[in-house]
Amino acid sequence: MQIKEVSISDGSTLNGKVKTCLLSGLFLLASAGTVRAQTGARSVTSINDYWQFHKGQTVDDTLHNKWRLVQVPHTWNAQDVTDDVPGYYRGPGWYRKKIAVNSSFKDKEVALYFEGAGQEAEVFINGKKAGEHKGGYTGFYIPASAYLQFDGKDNPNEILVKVDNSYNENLPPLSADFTFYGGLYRDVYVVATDPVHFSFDAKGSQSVFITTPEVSAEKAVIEVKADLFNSSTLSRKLNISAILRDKSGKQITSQQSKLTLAAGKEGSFSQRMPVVSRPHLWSPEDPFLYTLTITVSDASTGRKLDELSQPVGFRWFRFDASNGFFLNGKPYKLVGASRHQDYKGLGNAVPDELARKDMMMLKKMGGNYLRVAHYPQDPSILEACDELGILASVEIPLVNEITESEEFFRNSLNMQMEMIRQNFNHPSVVLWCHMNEILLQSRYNNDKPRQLVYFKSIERLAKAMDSIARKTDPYRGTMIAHHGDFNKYQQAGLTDITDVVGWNLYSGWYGGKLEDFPSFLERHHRELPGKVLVVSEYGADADPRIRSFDPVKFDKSVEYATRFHQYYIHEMLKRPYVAGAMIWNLADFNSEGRAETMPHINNKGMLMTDRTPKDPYYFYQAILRKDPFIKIASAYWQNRSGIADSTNTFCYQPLQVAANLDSVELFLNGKSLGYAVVKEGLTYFNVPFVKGVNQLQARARGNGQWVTDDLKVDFTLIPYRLKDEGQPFHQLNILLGANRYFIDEQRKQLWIPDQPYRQGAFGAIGGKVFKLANNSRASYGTDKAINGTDEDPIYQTQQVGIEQYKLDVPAGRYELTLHFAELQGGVVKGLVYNLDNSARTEDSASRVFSVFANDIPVIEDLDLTRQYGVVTAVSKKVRVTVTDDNGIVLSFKASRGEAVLNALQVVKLD
Ligand code: GCB
Ligand code: CA
Repeated sequence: MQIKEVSISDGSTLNGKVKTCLLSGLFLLASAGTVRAQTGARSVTSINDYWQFHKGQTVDDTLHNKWRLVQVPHTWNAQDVTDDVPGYYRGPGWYRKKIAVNSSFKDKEVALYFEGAGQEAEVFINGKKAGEHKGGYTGFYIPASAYLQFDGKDNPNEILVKVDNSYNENLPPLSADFTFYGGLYRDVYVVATDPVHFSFDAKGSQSVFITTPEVSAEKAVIEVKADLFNSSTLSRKLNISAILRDKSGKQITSQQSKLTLAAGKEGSFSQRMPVVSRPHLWSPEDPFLYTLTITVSDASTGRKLDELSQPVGFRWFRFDASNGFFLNGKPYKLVGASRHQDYKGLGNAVPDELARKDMMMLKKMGGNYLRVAHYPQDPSILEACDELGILASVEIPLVNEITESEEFFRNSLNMQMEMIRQNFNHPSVVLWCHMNEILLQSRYNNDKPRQLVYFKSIERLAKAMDSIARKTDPYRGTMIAHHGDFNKYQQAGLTDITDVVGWNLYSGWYGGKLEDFPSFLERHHRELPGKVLVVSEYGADADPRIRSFDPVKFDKSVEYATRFHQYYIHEMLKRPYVAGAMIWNLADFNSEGRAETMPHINNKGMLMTDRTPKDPYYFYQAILRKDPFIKIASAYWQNRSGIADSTNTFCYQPLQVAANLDSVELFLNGKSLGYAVVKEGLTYFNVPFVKGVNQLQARARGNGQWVTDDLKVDFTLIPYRLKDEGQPFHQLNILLGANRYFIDEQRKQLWIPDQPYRQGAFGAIGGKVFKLANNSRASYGTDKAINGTDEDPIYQTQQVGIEQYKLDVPAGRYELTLHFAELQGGVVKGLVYNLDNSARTEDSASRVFSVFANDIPVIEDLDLTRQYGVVTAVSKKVRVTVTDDNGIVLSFKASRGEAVLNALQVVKLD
């Protein structure tokens, strides 16, 4: 152990005064979790704490400096990507900290290791530039010895890091459906070694590369290569030993070799280790890992100089264009998801614990695959894949478009090399991927000859990346993920390059219908019969707050998304030539420029941004898990509401149960509602919900045991006739022009869809459901974000040309809130993920109208566009006293255009 040698301490400079916070080396090592690896003569210790941070162009405008204390991981965009102001800060941010380094470090080689900085970084030590890095998603070393002072706490060193997430046309990503956060958003370490050590790789790897050139059930051979550096002034004779141990620490095989390294020189060695017979194989069911420890020692003294341990998993695999994927000779359908690295409230500055939990959630879902998209992620992700038995691919953020410059090409290829070298030893990784939907933002649409040149540049870059991947790692496959424009990618030559062709398919979501999906799969199989096919993305948004019993494309209801996934996965399971199904996405993620029902969030996740599961997650558990499984799918929807049937005692509503068993029995408040047969992972019950508590239990028998799931639903029963005795009327929350329910989390209430007026009850008279012109996606309402509210769905639908709204309520005092937003008009922004990406201005509706409540004018001459602007939330609260039998009649009178109403809330006050 190195305890006595480590004495890095933290301090900080505030307003020019040095405020030092000293931590003993012992404390640093003892604080669990901060020490990454502590083997042999190498010490690796995090320096995540006590950084000062300042956002702005320059570091030295002392007058205005507002440094504040932060902990790494940190991003400066955690907040500004969720507000109503378009865009987020993209510019420089500065981090600084003091570290005291003891004289004992003088004889060591010291480097800083950054797991990632978004997107470019420059590192200064004691005022001198020590290094820089381009690209926000890979790790890098900054050799530090030459810049450090070793006087301990008397003379601490200042580390200053400039991080910058400005747009840089020469650095991918240029555009994409995710947020390009800035900051020191992953762990930072100090690494100290002997002068003879595994190189601080310019590509950020550990400089040890393990392959298994031979592996079968009978025997396996490990080859290990490594790069070493001798920074001392003497030539050194070295012994190198590699020892493979199993989980219990038992030595399985070992190999020794010798190497002489001249002073100041780098050298490599390569060893083939003796055969391991009958290796314990690595697989999703049994992710058995061995550990390979490579030790470098001085040949004359025997002193240990450096040592690294790496996981080894013995497995072999192949992709087959007709029969899919095989691992260790057995067929596997790869089913899993992609993951973005952000988390609710944290931006992308997510601690390792939460990253690991994501992988556990994927495993628990029954997934065996992770597409690390669209960029390399924290090292803890692939470590978790190795340990949990999740196969994986990784890619660099070449998304949507490229810049045809030498620098862009150089940066891309460098990033790819960093990705491969840094992630080389993970047995979970089977594919290196190069690009995502690179023809989506095709440039030069109005200049076809120029466009051809652009496409050629993309092809050239793709080929260069592919050959680098193959050369650097002959034991893995390659993939590019394309969007669903078959001809375009084929003509651009992009379907020819990689082993595996990935398609990101969304028919039945952004456009087209569900049935276009299997036709696309068949087309690939017909026209590219020799090319392995994976569906590298498919998904539909599920806003957890939106529910529908009549789900339609783009209504954002959880029910539509569940249906979408049920359809897609079964089409893929049926076809052995589909090697993989990669759900887009494991969790909802931030994409600052997105609008729709939950602005800035892409809701295609199986989990919410705080990782609460949504219905489709349970559906996949039913499809993928082998153990008996049952779950009431709409577990999140525990406060329901609906209109009673004419007997006034219940309201029938469907309930979805996910299970992998033949049939399910459902109990409501202890009484059986009968059995229902499970089809493709799901079954339905029409449940007669009663007012108040509805205790539900779903149960089934599987493998000779009972499995059950319970859910308590609190139901607000709206009387069939609002004046019915015994069912006193309290409140109504109605969405007009909608066929969906909305869970209003702020006000803890539920909004229900409107109905045409029914005598004795309520409803709109006149007008029609608003539908956005020139929009084939949404069947009703708008998909634009609404300004001034977080409850966009209340305002996104509307009854246009409404004449009256009638409520046959009993006598009493009422508070009515009328909600409006002008949905027609304004600029329609081109969105990067949308195939039609041109911005256009929509014709504004022109309307002026008044509203009368029981003939009393309550809103006069409302002109939404002129008074408030388009897509802006407007709410008007009015009081009405009903003294007779005639209830409430709201009358809408337009003096120009047509009157509208988006939502209505009615509360009885006494
Ligand atoms: C895609 C993109 C992905 C988007 C996704 C979507 O095809 O590859 O980055 O997030 O579609 O949800 O639109
Ligand atoms: Ca980390």
